[in-house]
Amino acid sequence: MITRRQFLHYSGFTATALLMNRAPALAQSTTVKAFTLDPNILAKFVDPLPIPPIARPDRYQSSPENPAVKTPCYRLAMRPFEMKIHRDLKPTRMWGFSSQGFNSGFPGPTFDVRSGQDILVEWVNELPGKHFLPIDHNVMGAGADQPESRAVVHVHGAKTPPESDGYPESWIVPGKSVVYHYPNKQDATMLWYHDHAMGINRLNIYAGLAGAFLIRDSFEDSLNLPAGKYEIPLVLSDRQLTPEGQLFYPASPDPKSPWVPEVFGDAILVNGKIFPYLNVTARKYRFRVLNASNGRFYHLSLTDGASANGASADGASFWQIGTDQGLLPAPVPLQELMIAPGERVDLVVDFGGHRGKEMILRSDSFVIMQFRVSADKVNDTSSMPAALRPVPKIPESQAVKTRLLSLNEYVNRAGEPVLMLLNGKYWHDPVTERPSLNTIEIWTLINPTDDSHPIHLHLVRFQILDRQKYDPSTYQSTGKLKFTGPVVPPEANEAGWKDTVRAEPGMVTRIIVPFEGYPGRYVWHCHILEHEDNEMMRPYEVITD
Ligand SMILES: [Cu+2]
Repeated sequence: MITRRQFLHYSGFTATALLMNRAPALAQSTTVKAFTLDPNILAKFVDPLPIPPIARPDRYQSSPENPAVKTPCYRLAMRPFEMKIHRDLKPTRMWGFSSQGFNSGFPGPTFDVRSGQDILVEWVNELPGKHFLPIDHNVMGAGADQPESRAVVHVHGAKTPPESDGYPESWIVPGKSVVYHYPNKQDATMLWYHDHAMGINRLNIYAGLAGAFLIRDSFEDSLNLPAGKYEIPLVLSDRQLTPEGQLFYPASPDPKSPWVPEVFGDAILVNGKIFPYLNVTARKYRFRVLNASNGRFYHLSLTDGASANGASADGASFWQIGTDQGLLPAPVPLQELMIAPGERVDLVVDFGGHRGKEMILRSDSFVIMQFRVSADKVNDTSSMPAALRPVPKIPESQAVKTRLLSLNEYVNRAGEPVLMLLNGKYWHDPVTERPSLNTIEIWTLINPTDDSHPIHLHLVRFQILDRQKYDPSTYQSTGKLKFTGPVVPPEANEAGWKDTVRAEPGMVTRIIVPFEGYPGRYVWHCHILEHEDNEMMRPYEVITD
């Protein structure tokens, strides 16, 4: 059977005139498998799950909001370090964050802050001058004249003034630091911090520049959810490894343009370990799950360790209680869920019915980690309330504007993707999305490609209105949306506040977005990092009239 890509190749279409679909299987063919380690040769469940330490402030400084108030200031330095990612592998070279009392790691230390309590963070670049992963100098902003080890930190999902948002071009070089202000005026949820430097963000995050950022509030406190040692972050990231256990970042066959459209690793790390285990007691746990991978989507399920891959037979495996931007209106019982790069899910798992058993967290055929449930009976005093946090639906009638925005992939003569754009625009084109502060807009994401693109808007939270199949060729030739399927509302576990939405292939995905917070320049982008780094990112500007 001829693929779309081969058809393009053989029929000699020119590249840039077309918005083309792409076969994901072929995208992976650029990976040089011979040089990578098969993680399945490694012993499973020999390393305990690491829990990143909580970041501690190292000084107090006047708050930008009120100079009379001293606010906690954290100092996090980006440094090279080595880390054991599996018992039987030599230490792996990475880049990570160090903080007060913590000497670098991946993930970096976890921020654990209160809603409304602002903090300052001094982000320090102490990286070596040379990068250790393959930079593509043809990629926007990554020219050979640019310093290799530039970095800038963005807190994903934070409602942050523009000067502290980590604009991709606001990178700093080794030896420099910058102090950012995070007001934290938003609901309790799990955010994450990571590098966002123009043109190399995929490499810096792959190297390890990422960590979790939890915001708490009194509403969440009142729910008596599992807390303390019963609340655990699970940061998922996939990597390819050399046989020596070093990070392998694949390159295209063309040494002048090493950029590849996507990277998938067989080694799935949880909090920086391959195949870790966690000893748990027979009670409820809260897991704060983050997909910090470059391009991998996880289809998570929890199964009995004894069964090969089947779903558990006793009803719900777990509940989802929160999305990217906070608690859902009510817990959603699930057997499985999908999490795209950049997304977070807040889960409660009750091990009470699994005393003395082993449970496996998996993504389809991938084994991710093991839970060892102790046989002892325990008194679980935490709650699983039937109602969580109300999420009032924003009526469409409140939107002052609707924007139609397409997601585009461009291929070369060989049918290989060479460029991704948002609405046909390059990074340096004039700003086209200029919402007014304190207004609501509907963004209609039109996806003619074969890929699901997780689209993230900085600054704001939004709700998913619906998704609907449409005919891409009609749209391409006439600009008209001809719908070919029913209007599909978001699943129950997506019907909360989001900051990243899966724009599914061949579908129109509509979100409704209140632009609240601060005026200024932000970005919106695909969270597949290889796409983001190759122009699938655009500035947008919140304006005041
Ligand atoms: Cu994308």
